[in-house]
Amino acid sequence: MSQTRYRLHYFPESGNSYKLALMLTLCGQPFEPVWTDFGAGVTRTAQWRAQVNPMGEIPVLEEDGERLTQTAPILLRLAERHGRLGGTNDREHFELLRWLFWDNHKLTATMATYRFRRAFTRAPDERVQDFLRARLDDYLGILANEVAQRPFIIGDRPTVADLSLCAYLSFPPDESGYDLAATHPAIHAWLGRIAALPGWRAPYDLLPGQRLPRMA
Ligand SMILES: N[C@@H](CCC(=O)N[C@@H](CS)C(=O)NCC(=O)O)C(=O)O
Repeated sequence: MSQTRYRLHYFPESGNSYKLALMLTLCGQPFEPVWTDFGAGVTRTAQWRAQVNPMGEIPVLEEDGERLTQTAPILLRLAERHGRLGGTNDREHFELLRWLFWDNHKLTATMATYRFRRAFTRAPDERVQDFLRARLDDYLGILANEVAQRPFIIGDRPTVADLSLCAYLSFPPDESGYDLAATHPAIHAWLGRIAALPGWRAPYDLLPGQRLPRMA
């Protein structure tokens, strides 16, 4: 079977892009990085939406020219195709979906917004930030409680659910303002177990190119 040709439309600060870049890397699959000028609003243009993603979101993964969006189903598809980091029975498949939904709806959605506003926008409204941070404190407490009980989120083995959940927590702490080593040692230890996986690389190593200007 010939090697699948992957192209990843991304920007470096995108934790959602990191989910796919890390998965491809851990699966030993090279990909062509397609840097996208998110800061200039490219993903909001009618042209980009018509040509790349009608949902207006990064990342987009091209698989032999077929454009795929939404990291959760893409991660599950990659796990299936490459036989890595997936579920092995009905219970595990259910657990993967459960955590992927929770991550997309709660942890990633809130952390991405909070961090982006904090680090990459000028003078974010403090009341909005306080609201988001209170939500995040709750979600991080929930995650910490789970990963304190077992090595990875659904059991003894790492899965795509770990990759999804860890993405936004893997960027430098000064961007989010969360020093997890101090505040959530169980999450810090779990991130360490993920970082110890053979082939693991940090977000900005996998997602090169021009960065957004820091505002804080
Ligand atoms: N659920 C989506 C989330 C994708 C997403 O929110 N991407 C961000 C960048 S990391 C984005 O493009 N946001 C644009 C917007 O919300 O307008 C996924 O998993 O792919």
